Amino acid sequence: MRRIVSPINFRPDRLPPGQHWTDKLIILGISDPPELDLSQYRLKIFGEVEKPVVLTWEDIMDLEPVELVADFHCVTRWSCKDVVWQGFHVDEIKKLVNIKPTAKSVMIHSLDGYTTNIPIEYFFDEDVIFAYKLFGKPIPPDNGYPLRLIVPKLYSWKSAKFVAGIEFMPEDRPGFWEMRGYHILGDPWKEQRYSY
Ligand SMILES: Nc1nc2c(c(=O)[nH]1)N[C@H]1C(S)=C(S)[C@@H](COP(=O)(O)O)O[C@H]1N2
Ligand SMILES: [Mo]
Repeated sequence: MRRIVSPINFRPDRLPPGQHWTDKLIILGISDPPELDLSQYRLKIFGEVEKPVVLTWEDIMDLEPVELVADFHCVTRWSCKDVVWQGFHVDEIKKLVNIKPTAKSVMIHSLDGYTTNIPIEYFFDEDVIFAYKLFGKPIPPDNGYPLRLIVPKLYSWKSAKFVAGIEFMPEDRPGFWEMRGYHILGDPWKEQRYSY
């Protein structure tokens, strides 16, 4: 399996300013994990694409798997080293839909009603994957079962859990936390925590 180690793990300033290391992921979420039957699961890819697609769990299992090792930085100041995820790389999406040149940003839609926005150049990056395994096992419900996005270069509120929709947008628009005062981008090395 292809293995990617995020370039953030090799930074000389590996721990972003104002963060401290913890030895595990701390569960954070706006609600309890949603109940889910995989046979009913669907992933919708829509918005600024020529033809929207809807994937079943089987379709997702057919995509080429990839392993990602990446540090995880939460805006509430904890960071976790070398978290190991498996899933599919975002470039797989380009094989499934034709993305219009008007697409400038992505909104991730989750089963708990959560949303988060990511500019397209941060979304289509070498170390961004949709993960279905954490340390070799299906992602536990609290950590985002069945599918979550991992964007190592941004604070982890951008790494949406329970993903059910990928919307390509003509302009950047705030998601759940971005509407409530979190920074629109969220670069940990620039301490882009809040928008005020
Ligand atoms: N769907 C969804 N994704 C989410 C959240 C959420 O509330 N709902 N919280 C975010 C925040 S603030 C953090 S720090 C991480 C926490 O991931 P963990 O619970 O696996 O540690 O998930 C992010 N993704
Ligand atoms: Mo967070």
